[in-house]
Amino acid sequence: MKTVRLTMSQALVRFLAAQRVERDGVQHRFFEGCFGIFGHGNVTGVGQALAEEPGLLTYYQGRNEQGMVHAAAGFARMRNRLATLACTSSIGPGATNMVTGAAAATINRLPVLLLPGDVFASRRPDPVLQQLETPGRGDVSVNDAFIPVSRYWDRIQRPEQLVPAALSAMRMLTDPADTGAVTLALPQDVQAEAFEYPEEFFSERVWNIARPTPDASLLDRAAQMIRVAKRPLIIAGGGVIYSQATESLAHLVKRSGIPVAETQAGKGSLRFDHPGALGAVGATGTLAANRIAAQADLVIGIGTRYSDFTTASKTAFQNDAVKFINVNIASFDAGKLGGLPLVGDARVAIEALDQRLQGWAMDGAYRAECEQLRQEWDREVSRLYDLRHGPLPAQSEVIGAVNELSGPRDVVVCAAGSMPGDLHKLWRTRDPKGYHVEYGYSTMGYEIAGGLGVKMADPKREVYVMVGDGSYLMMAQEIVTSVQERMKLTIVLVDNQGFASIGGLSRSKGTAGFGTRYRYRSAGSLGDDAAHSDGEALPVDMATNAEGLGAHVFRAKSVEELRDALVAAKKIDRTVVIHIPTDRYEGVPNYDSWWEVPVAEVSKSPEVVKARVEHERASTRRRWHL
Ligand SMILES: Cc1ncc(C[n+]2csc(CCOP(=O)(O)OP(=O)(O)O)c2C)c(N)n1
Ligand SMILES: [Mg+2]
Repeated sequence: MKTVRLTMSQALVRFLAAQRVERDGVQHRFFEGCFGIFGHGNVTGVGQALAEEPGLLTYYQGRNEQGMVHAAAGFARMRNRLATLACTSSIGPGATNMVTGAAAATINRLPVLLLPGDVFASRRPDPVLQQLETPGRGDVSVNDAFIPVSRYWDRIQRPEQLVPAALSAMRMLTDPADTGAVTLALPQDVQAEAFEYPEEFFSERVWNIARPTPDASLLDRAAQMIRVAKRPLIIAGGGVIYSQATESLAHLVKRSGIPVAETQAGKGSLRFDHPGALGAVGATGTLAANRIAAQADLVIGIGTRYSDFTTASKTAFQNDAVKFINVNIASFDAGKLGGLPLVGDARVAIEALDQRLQGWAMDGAYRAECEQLRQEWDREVSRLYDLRHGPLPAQSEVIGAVNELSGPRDVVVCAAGSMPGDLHKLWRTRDPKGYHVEYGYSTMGYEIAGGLGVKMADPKREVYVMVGDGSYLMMAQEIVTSVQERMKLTIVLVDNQGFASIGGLSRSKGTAGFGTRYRYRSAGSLGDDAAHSDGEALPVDMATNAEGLGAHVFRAKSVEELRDALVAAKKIDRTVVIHIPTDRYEGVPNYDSWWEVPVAEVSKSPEVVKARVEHERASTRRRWHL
């Protein structure tokens, strides 16, 4: 057996560079690079290996380890999970900064490989700088915090242990049902230790991403259930997009007349103007989708994990006879809501159902009803795009301007605040990859970092990052990375002076927006969010901050100025930030939807008591779906 003497880190970098993925006969690299912030715990191990063979794995310098992981996840999502980036960190805080990113990646089922440095395996110099000591356990470090947020976790205590660990890591990363964050914790001494690795470990290895077919008899049963349904509804989730099943879906819908509603991750499954496209469903759903969902007698979930936003906390489906068919690559999700599980690839399943449904189609009345609702909804979107609210514009007008001035293949990116719900309802999608809202974890701070990953994954598209002031203040630093890498982003910074989303939620539950507005503390009005609260505004200038980070900045005061800035931004090749103030109290309404948030059962406040009564009344609509 031929061997080659390398350090564990050198072996790891070589291995990562040799991993390839194939689906539908198309083959390419799996790791397109490695983000890293160096410190003790990776500078002389993984850092040395990356520096020695720079041609193997492109190195990208991050600003915050959390941002690196978000960028890797954004990249992986844009590439339909067929490629990703690795992330290396130092020990201690560098490592734990990645935990939030890991959770976001795992919840969204996006492959990212995390390589946190770890304390010495030898333990001789303990405790080293940044080492957490646990008196009753010798084998615990802060990297154990990655265990619950990783799909695969290992600590490489000896250099040869890399061989099985790296193969297990790849198996998990390339499994569409189980993918997510994979963490290989790398004790810093082991990173630098040499071993005679078998040469074969470094040969190109192709990981085939299969398209498994669901069980044939269950497909027959599903087709039978669809044939007898009077009001079927498809709910398209992220799985439709990852499986590149959007054309197959459009074909099935056009032919059969079954309408489609979309989850956050599934938005873009159909163009917004496709007949039968009812748009967003659930807590942030459209009137069209939510009305049809309420009466549906059969829900066909495809690639969805049925989050509470999708099911409106299990109040979306009110038909007593409603049944579910769940197409999902993960059996865990296929079994939800007591549905008939079709475990397999979304595209294969859709095509198999389409074939079994040949000669069958929905009756014209249901199609016409859905189409009328779709058109009604489209008029509502136009109304909100053109609200002309003043003196400060409404957020819906900002969404309208960005939608109308972006190209059909451009990508909108968002994650937290009031914007994701508004985008879910209002964004007119024109391309399956044109809508990128991280709503599995809804991580404040994902927006700019994730947008950077999207741009790196497909530099030919313009990337529009919609970020609230709160998310911006949490993590804007990757603007610097976007400038450094010449990865232009157009960032629309929506400034409504605080957490408008949570302020609205708090007010609706009787707690007056407590702690959600940027105001100086003043007697009797700590964090009060009443429209005329007397607190003085803070001297914070986020536009100037963005300029300081290297962005080209526009300060828009109105929707017209925003439109001018969006046009001007197209000619600028550096990251642009357009700052626009909006009215924090002018929100997009809810359309026949609910979201379960608990309200205090006892309180001195009459508003809270009232909200509790309303909560209990609304809770009676919850269903079990067993
Ligand atoms: C890291 C993180 N912390 C807290 C939250 C809870 N949260 C959701 S939205 C929000 C406020 C977001 O403020 P901003 O970005 O200004 O958007 P807006 O609500 O004003 O639209 C908060 C605190 C979160 N989603 N993520
Ligand atoms: Mg805000």
